Amino acid sequence: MFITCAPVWKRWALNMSNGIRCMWMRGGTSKGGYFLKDDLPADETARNNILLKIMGSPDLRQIDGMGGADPLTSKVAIISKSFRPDVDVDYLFLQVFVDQAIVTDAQNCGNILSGVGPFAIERGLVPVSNDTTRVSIYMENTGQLAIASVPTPNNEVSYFGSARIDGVPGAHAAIPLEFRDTAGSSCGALLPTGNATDVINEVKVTLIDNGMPCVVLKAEDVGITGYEDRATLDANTELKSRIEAIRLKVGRLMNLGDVREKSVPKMILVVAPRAGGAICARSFIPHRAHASIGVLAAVSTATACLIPGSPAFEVANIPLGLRKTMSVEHPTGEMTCILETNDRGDVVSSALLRTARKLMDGEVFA
Ligand code: NQM
Repeated sequence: MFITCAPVWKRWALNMSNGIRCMWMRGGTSKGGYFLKDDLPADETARNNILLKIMGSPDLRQIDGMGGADPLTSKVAIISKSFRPDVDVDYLFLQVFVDQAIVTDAQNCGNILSGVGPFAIERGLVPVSNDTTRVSIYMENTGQLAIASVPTPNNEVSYFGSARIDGVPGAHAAIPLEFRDTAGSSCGALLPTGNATDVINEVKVTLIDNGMPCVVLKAEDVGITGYEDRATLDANTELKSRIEAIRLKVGRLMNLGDVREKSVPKMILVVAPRAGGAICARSFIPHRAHASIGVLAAVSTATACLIPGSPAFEVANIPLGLRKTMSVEHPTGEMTCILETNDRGDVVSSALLRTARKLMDGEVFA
């Protein structure tokens, strides 16, 4: 049992042992620290300073912290019991920048979300019910709801199973995630400019937010094939400057303000699929290429495929029917999104399969 005699902020202020209770988990294709809200200072500046120290930021190698020198492994989830009707827990996602002293709540993260249900059950915030426990999660970053179905045989969370997700070796317990009403999560509308396409720096783009603000453009319009691997994309400094110039211009158009110090919007470069999927994508989050693709970024990209005239629509293979199983090909495989659409063609809900794994439970030192 964890015993503490003073709250963390007091121990911190008094320079006492500043170990903080925390679980380290892989959530989907990301990794990070999961904290109970009460175990961190309520004051945002104090909390962020502690999280920067825990991760070892700012430092390209994060050598003095837990971060893995990659935005995908420098992430934090803060979880508390929810007092909202029909909601089990509240989840705040924080991106800790690797090489800058920035902690931002400007984006959500569907991969880290995969670990929130298991963490909430393990910490006793949600009781186990049957072999699968459904956890309803209010995503504080965007004010929306997700439902995670967590395997709980024998009255406890099980991380063992046969589900495989591309970008993660081995097989683990399946954690299906469902999202509703994610349109306009951060930008106020699915298409924040009201247009299916806009032209920015002579490149046709779709500015879209179905859970994650994204700029979708054709890979060939910025001089790449769209089939490159992560290392090749990350080495392409000319490409990076070109898409960053577009990103900085669209921030205000997407109602995100000045995005110089924000991790949104994400840049999604698309091309025709070549492995039987619906679309092929290379994403930048926003300054490094993603090793696979973000969960809500994949939902937003798949949604862009359904918008006539968009760069994604032009190259996508779109399944028939109201329920569309859309595989988004990425540098290390694919991510399948199931989109439910209505008669008008609007996406009303989405679902994906993820896995998560508990890696460490104990105290982390700031
Ligand atoms: O889009 C990385 C990730 C993400 C975000 C990023 C994510 C999502 O893969 O929902 O999961 O875009 O910074 O963890």
